[in-house]
Amino acid sequence: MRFDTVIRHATVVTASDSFTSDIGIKDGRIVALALGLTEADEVIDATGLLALPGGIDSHVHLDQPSGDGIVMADDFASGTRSAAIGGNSTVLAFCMQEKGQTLREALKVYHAKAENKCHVDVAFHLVITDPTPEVLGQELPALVEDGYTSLKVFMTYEGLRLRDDEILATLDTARRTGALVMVHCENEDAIRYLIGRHEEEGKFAPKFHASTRPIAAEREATHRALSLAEIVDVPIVIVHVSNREAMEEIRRARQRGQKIAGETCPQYLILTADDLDQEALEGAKFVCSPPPRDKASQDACWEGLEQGVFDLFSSDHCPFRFDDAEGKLNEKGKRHFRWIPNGIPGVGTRLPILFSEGVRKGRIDLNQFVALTATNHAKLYGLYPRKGTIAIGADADIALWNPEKRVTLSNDLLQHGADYTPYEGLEVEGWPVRLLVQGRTVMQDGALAGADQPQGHYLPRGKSALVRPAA
Ligand code: DUC
Ligand code: ZN
Ligand code: ZN
Repeated sequence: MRFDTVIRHATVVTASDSFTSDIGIKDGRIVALALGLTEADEVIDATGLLALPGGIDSHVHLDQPSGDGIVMADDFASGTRSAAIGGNSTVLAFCMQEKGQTLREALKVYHAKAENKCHVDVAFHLVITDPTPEVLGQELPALVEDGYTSLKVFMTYEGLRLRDDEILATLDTARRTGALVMVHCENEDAIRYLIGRHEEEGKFAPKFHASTRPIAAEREATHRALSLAEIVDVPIVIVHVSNREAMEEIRRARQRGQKIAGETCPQYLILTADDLDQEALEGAKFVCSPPPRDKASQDACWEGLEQGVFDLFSSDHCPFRFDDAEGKLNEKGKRHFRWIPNGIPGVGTRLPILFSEGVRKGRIDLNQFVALTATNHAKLYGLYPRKGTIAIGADADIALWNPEKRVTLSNDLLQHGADYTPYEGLEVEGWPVRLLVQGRTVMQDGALAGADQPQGHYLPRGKSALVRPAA
C-alpha cells in the first residue's frame, strides 16, 4: 500500500504500551503500524523522537463573555494556535449558556466563533446556567443525541451557580440521557461571606482572592456534589481539584462505589498562594479559581496523579491579558481582587510541564502521561477510539516529542493572546517538535504550518465510557 505519510523509526507510546514502529497514514487515519514502511508521498524520520497521541485538553475556555468590559485573551484562532504549539490535537471548549438563552442559541454563537478558525480539532461542553424545564426536559436530551454529551455546572459565581435542587434536576437529566456532568466545586455562600469580611477589614489586594476561597469551601462543595450525584446515582467529573481534602473526597466516593472522574491542572502542581502576594498587582496574573494553595497541596495533587485518583490532567486555560484595561488590571480589578477576572493561560504549557515535572523527574511513566493527557480525555468525553491513542483506524493525531529538548518557558513561545504566562522562566525538559492532526502537519519546530488556513474540525461525540447504558 502507498501511504500519504509514513513516520519512520518512532518510539510509539500509548496509555498501555511503548514499542518501536513505523506509522502509515492514509486519508487522515492511521492504517499501518509495522517496521519497514517506506512507500509514501511524505516520509518523516522520527529517529530519537517519541510518537505520542496528540494531547487532548478537555478543559479550555475560549472567546467566552467574562463580565462587563472584560475580554478573554484568546479566541478560537489564537487559543487553538497555542494548543498546537504545545502538542495538542484536540481541545474541548465551553459553550456558555447565557441566562434566558436556549442551548441551541448558545451553540449557534459558539459554532460561529469557532468556524474556520481552529488549528486543531474541537468539541464543546455545554455550561448550564439556566436549567429551565424546557432546557432539561427537551433541549438537553436532543443535544446529547446530537453529540453534545457533556456539560458543566457551577456551584460558585453569582449568575452562574446553580442551587442544589437545580443541580439535582440537571444530574437527573444527565442520568436519563447519558450525559456526563462536570462540576465546579466551591461554596459560593462561604466565599461571599469571606469577601464581605475582607471588605470590612480593608483587604483588597490580589492575594486576598486566595484567602476568600479556602480549601474548606472547595472540600465542602466537592463533598456536596458527590453526595448529590450519589442521590441521583449518576457519574460526575470533579474538575480542577487543588488540594488533598477535595482529592480525598473523590477517593472516598469511589470507595463507596460511585463512578467519579477527577481532574487536576498544572497550576496546582507549580503555583502556590504566595504567587498572588506580590508587588505592583503582579499577583493578579495568578488569580484563578480554585486558587493555587501550598506545597502540601501540590504534593497531594502529584499523589492523586501518581495513584490514579485523577484521570484527567487539563489546563483550565482561561486567559486574560494582564496589563490591560479589559483584562486583569481593569479599573475595578486594580482596586479590589473580586473584580480581577478569574483564570490563567495554560493550553500551551500543560503538556511540557507534566512531561518535564512528571515523566522526566520520575513521578509518572510515559504511559501514565499519555493516559492523563490524551487517552482518558477521549474515553471520558466520548471520543475514543477515534482520538486519544495510536492504533489502526484512529485519527492520525500524533505529537512527535524530543524527550531531551530543554526549553525555558517564556510568553513569546506560546503564541496565545495573553501578554504573560504564569510559568515564565520555568525550565522544562521534553518538547513537542511536530504535531499532526488527522494526518496533516499543523505545527513544526514551534511554528504553525499552514497558519493561513486553519483546518481543525468540529467533533460530535459519543457517550462517556463512565456512563452506564441507560437501564
Ligand atoms: N472555573 C473554570 O473552570 N475556569 C476558569 C474560572 C473558573 O472558575
Ligand atoms: Zn470551573
Ligand atoms: Zn475552567
